Amino acid sequence: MKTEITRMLGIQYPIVQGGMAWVAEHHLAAAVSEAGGLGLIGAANAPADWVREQIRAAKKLTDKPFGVNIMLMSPYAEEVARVVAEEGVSVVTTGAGNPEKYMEMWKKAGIRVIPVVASVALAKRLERCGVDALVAEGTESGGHIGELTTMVLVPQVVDAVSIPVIAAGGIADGRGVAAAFMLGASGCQLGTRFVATREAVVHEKYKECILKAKDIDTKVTGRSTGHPVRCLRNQMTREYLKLEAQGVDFEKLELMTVGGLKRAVVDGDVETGNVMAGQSAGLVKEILTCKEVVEKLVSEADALMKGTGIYE
Ligand code: TUI
Repeated sequence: MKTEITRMLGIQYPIVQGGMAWVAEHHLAAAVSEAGGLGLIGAANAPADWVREQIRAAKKLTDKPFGVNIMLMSPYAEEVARVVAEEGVSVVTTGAGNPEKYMEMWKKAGIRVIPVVASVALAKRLERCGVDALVAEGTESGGHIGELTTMVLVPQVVDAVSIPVIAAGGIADGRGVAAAFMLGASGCQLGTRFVATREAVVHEKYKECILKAKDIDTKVTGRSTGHPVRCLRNQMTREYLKLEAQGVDFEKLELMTVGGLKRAVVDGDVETGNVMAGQSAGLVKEILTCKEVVEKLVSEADALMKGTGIYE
């Protein structure tokens, strides 16, 4: 399956693993890259030294290209931006902000830059800054989200720019991959599907929650504070949403989620922790290896798209 994205990144399949906080560490990233996709280390709120160690550890596990996702709201974003340039990673993706101020440094380091966008306006602006491609991420995604659905965002971003677009949000199987291609995408990014893999160093209870999740089991906290985050419903989301509806102020609400993602991912506290996941959790039925996930996505999508001429 050759597309503009596979050619640009030197990967076998146009499948990217999302840069999920606490989940996307070097084991997962290397496993996805070894499977022929693009693995990402999620820098999230981690200090720059941790990111450097993760990059070096991933390089020991794979010779294939992998990337780092930089969460731009992180207090360490600036330092992490320098570390990826120093360590010479192939690809940087960014989320939760505008990466313009780092572009010159990354381009000088020969890095492919692929920001995540949730709107056409930012897509156009970043294209003018010289980014290589974009991830258009719909509100079906887990974690920090925008407002538009994948179905309407992807074709509008595709129409607005002439660089390749990777679709994200709500994709967990070959049907989703094929649909994304029909919308004009040249690749797909999946997060939730890769949490439920053997290689994801994530508490078993977290993985079980994803397997058990039904269509309506995600909730969005923080809509009123301007920090909408999608996760699986539990005691934390019930309490948060109750307080949010009462108009409790932002700082108090934030306190409820501090450290909550780590508690869920590392300690398996899936009741009071923050179990970030996308709406596609309802589509994830079994734990597979990353290689099985990638190969299944590609073969299912290929069967649906045979003869369309959408990729080589
Ligand atoms: O970044 C994400 N998803 C994330 S980051 C994250 S870390 C976190 N941990 C605990 C609590 C809250 C967050 C978890 N999930 N996705 C990429 C993404 N970026 N989605 C939406 C955007 C986005 C939004 C606005 C990108 C740019 C943007 O523009 C703002 C601007 O400055 O123009």
